[in-house]
Amino acid sequence: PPTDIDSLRQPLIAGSIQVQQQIISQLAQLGNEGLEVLMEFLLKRRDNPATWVDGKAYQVLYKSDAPQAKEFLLSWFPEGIVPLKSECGINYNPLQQLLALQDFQAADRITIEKMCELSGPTAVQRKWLYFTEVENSSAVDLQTINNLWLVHSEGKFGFSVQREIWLSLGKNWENFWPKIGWKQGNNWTRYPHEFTWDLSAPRGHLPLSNQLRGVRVFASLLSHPAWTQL
Ligand code: UYC
Repeated sequence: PPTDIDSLRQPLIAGSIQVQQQIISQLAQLGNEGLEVLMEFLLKRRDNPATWVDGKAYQVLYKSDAPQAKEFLLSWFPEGIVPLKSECGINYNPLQQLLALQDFQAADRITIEKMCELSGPTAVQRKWLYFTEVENSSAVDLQTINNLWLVHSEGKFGFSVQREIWLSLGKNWENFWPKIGWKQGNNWTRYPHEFTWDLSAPRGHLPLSNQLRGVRVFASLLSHPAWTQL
């Protein structure tokens, strides 16, 4: 029997996160009428901070070829559903777009670039960070980058997720690496091919942070005041 679209509206709004997620994928298969319900859903939730459920709904519309979906996003969410706040005049829209497409590998590259931009022109030239630069990075900007990752990864990826796991392991790096899939036994996961660039990855797998020069930069990032000001 054809799915009754109206019977999906109520659980989309009031269901558990798992139910909401399932209904969003159902609606994605139901053509323009399904897209309409997703647009209505996003509008209704517009005044609240975006969650990863909003991220799912947004991604369906963003990937759709339907002209109504394109027009809707252009008029209501031209920069996505996460406010792209920056204290340093940095444009996070390219990161937003790659994450909306679930292109996690390209998003990871851009994240490294944006982290350098955030640290200033010398870091942009150098292409890697000093821990002192990370310590002095804007909390607002770090939160923007983190929120983009969280909202577009079912809450699985982001610095705050990595921080939470790291703290839960008593800041023990050797236990942390295998937990986030960066090391197996004595072997570091090799960049880029051995990393998992989709949501089947372990929690906290992305974004990457190169450990070639030691853990100090990553330690500063995971200890940044941005994560306790949220
Ligand atoms: N790489 O192994 N990594 C690179 C990771 C290490 C290495 C970039 C992460 C261990 C070299 C990213 C892990 C190691 C380069 C990452 C990892 C190593 C490179 C691109 C698991 C050798 C070439 C951005 C912890 C044993 C560039 C960038 C260079 C690149 C990420 C080697 C994102 C998470 C200790 C030789 N690795 N990296 O930073 O700098 O260049 O020479 O972490």
